[in-house]
Amino acid sequence: MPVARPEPQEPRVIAHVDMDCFYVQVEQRRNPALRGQPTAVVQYNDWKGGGLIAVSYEARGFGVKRSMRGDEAKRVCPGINLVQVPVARGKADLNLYRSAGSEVVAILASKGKCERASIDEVYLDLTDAAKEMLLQAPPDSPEEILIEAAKSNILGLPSDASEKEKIVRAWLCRPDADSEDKLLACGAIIVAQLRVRVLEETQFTCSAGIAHNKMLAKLVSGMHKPAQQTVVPSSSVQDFLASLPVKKMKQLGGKLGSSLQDDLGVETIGDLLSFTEEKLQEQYGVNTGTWLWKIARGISGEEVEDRLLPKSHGCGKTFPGPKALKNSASVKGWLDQLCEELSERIQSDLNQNKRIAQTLTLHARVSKENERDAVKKFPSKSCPLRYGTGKIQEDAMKLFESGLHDFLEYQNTGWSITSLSVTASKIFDIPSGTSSILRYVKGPSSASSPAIPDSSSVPEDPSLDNNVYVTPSNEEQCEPSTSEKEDGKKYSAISAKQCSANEAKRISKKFPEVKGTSSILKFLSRGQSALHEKRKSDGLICSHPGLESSLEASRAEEHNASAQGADRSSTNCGAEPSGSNAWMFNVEDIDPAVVEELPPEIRREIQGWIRPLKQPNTKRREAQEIKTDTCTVEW
Ligand code: DCP
Repeated sequence: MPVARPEPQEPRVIAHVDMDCFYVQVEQRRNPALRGQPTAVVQYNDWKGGGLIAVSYEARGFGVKRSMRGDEAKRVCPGINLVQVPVARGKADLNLYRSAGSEVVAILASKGKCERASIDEVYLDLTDAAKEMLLQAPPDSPEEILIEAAKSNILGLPSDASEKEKIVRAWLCRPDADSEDKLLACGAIIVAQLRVRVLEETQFTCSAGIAHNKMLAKLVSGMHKPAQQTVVPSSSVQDFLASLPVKKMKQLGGKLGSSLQDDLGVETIGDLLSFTEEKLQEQYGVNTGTWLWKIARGISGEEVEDRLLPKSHGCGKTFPGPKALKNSASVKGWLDQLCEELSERIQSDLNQNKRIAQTLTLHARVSKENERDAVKKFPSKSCPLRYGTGKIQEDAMKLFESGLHDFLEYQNTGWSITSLSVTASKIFDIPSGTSSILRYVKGPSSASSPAIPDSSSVPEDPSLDNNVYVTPSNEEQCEPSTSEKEDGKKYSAISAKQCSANEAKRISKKFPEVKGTSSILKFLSRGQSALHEKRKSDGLICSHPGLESSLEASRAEEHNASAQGADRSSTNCGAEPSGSNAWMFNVEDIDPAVVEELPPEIRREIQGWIRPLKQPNTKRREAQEIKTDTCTVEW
């Protein structure tokens, strides 16, 4: 359910930029003969000419729509060029379009906070850039306004007037405008400049919406397509929303929108104005009620996130009609292909962006042979993601079997899979300066120990050169031991006798706040414990019996160690100023899913600490880890 976010005090300038018939433009750039021609990109599956996934504006002029298949498009527009989407592993390969989208994002991100919202759309927060323009070079001469900005569509101004451009120029330079409109005018000019740059540098056109918040910017970016921009001054918001059908609002496309229509008789966003906030809260709960009350007034506090990379990676394939999969062997064959692609993509994300995906999810659409239970869905299933194609394939198949088991409810009946997809989500950055996972797999011992990523493909990280990390050999030399604290919980401790004094000094200088021998340990104890808690709260993993969570290091143990005196300076690895030479933490804070992915040397070490403890009931854990999840989106 949507929730109202607090609005910022200061007016903002937000843009939503959306590429025009994006895949078609990418194909037209590859083959310029297609420019200006009715063209559509069709799915690889050639049934009835393939499904259209992108349609050029010329083809739209003939009545061609995305819902059509190639054969129908040809009937409507005999001259249409149908370009097949590239294929790899028997399915659409979108890499060409993804990287074309990245080219555009790189340009758009140059003027402010940029959130990549899909393969071909971004949000920009241009508030600072607009303020700067207003201070440094405010638009004051209508004649000097960039032509692309002068072509803007400004809600509330006459749009079909013969002198539209002149009116727009004057509006953009109004000396008597309030500060909000002045900022918006600067935003419109900046967006026009960016769109011109995108065209010049990539040959792609795009459309944009410019407003004081994300919601309004998104609502208007597609209003005047292709290659145009639309501006929403505050004074036009009420009129605009008065006639906007509720279903046009992203969050109102589903049940909530239907309930507004059916239960409250609300057809447009403006209709919501006749309800008090209390009434809306009574009907839909406090948060959603307030959100509805606010959107009716064009208020939305949602921030533009600083994110150029996708939130998740997904690979899917549909199996329509006779292509439906009816046995485990064919499902496995396709899942293997999907997982191979997913594995490549998360590996490349790790290599290029140092991001690790945490959750693997499987979605499927299925029908039973004796279809009486048509409404029952195949439950999506998730588990911790293990890197490595083989492991992902193995886990995906287990998720499938688990989902099928739930779906069939012990009935011994036939089934048909009509779509399959795997998603890697909960992607997080490896904390900067703590990349010894990456370092480790590049080290000499990594050759025989493929860890999370393929060591050969992990790039050098120049930023690490000045950072401290403990070499694999040092890590290997640390002796694990187990001790019991007063609270009865078991903790693992490493006395790092072999770590060099120099290393210790370098570490304590660089990471004075972190105890421990290495950044892998920091990674596990800091990043992973937070993640672990998050996962637990998300219900993605279960606790190990007998291993209650605690991140506290054992001060007592540190004290003992420090009493070893002179020896310490040469044995203290990652020492604190207080001079501890051992670090401790609760083994439960190490996520087992991560441990399994570590290089054997580290894994053995960590398993050595874990071994004396009661082993979790893996069978039960596995059952619990596989849980129903909701759909994830790619961006
Ligand atoms: N796409 C897809 N399958 C869909 C919808 C879209 O593969 N069902 C792809 C092809 C589109 C791209 O995503 O080119 C972007 O989708 P948009 O909805 O933004 O549509 P277009 O960019 O094609 O056209 P428009 O100019 O209307 O935005």
